[in-house]
Amino acid sequence: MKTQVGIIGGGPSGLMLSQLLDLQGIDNVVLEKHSREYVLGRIRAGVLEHGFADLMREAQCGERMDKEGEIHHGFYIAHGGGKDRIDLHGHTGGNSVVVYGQTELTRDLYEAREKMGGKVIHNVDDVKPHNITTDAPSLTYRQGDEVKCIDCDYVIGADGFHGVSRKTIPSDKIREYEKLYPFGWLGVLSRTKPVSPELVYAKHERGFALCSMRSQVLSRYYIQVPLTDTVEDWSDDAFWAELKRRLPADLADALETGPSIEKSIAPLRSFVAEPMRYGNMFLAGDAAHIVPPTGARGLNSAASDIYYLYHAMVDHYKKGDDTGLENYSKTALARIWKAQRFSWWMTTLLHKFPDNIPYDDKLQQTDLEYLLSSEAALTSLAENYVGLPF
Ligand code: FAS
Ligand code: PHB
Repeated sequence: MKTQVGIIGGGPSGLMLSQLLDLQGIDNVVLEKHSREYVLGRIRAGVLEHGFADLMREAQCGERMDKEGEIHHGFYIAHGGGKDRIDLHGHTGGNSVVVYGQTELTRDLYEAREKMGGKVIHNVDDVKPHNITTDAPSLTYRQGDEVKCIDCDYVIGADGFHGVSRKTIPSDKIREYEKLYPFGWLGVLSRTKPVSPELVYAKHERGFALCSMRSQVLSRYYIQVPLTDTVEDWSDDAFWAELKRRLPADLADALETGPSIEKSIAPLRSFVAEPMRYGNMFLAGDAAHIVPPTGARGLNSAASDIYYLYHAMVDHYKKGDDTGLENYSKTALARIWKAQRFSWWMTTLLHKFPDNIPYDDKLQQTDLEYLLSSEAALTSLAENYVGLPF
């Protein structure tokens, strides 16, 4: 098989790029190791920057998001028994975010791919990029006993943190930056009414908590837990009781509890691989970078990578202009590191660090008090949360 762009990974990054390229008549193939149902079974991000929402619309996949997604103009920070509202709309000259689950947007992307006859090949094994430093790269993969080959002009590594693409790059050609956090997030999805109309990020001496949602009948909650905890350590009752302890009394009293329909623990990590290009292979999304979910930047960072790659590929194939491809890594990393900083800052501001000395705890509390007292600090938080320009 021959295509112009070979994409490894059928998550949001790979599917979004595939859809955008196809709309421009640029031929591409997506290789996904799991089934569509498996990919759609993941519960992940919930907040979209306005830039991501615009990209969904440009990809002709925004209809359900616009109908079912919720526009949020602010969120709350709960602390000291009360809560303060962060006015995103007011501090960014009218910008906001869309609350719409990654599962749903991935479903929309899959359906759009299917409607256009897009080539998404599932249940592939042993995907291997070949000759990526030449002008004739290729991808091989196995289905059953058969090994197949796809010749392409470019390879996109959109295969997530544990994918094969980044690991294909020789260790002397890539530099990895990583920071691990001494806690994880225990997340619960429940068919209950969200406790608040807008998200609530809670800073508490027992640990961080987050009240989010997927709709007005589907809530998503998180509590910070030690890395040694397992899902088995947490019954639903234990989760709800701990969440209530970390929320202001009015929210704890109003919290509607119910059976968890999904429960998982995710470790928190900051990670960046540089550069995001090796030969004619480009890394995008979680394949190149990971953030702690505190700032809701994970999926949104993937969106800007895809935006840059999409425009670079269009310029290459339609104008013979390779400036975008040549500058992709530098351009993408400039925005990625700002998302890294913001995610680190939000995480450091709101979580309980078990090894903090008392002085660190005082600095953390002072950082929060300064934020809530300063228009400049609130504007900085808001412009990062709604999404810095692509
Ligand atoms: P993905 O990992 O989503 O997709 C990569 C795809 O490549 C997968 O489908 C995988 O099966 C496939 N693949 C991997 N190796 C392959 C191979 N060798 N061959 C073929 N296919 C291969 N972000 C937020 O903004 N907010 C959140 O709350 C949030 N919560 C998260 C919770 C968890 C547990 C995780 C893991 C991530 C979370 N994220 C969150 C980040 C998440 O949303 C990612 O940013 C997003 O999935 C990135 O999309 P992709 O880059 O497409 O990577
Ligand atoms: C979510 O709804 O899953 C979510 C929302 C905001 C975050 C992290 C996760 O910062």
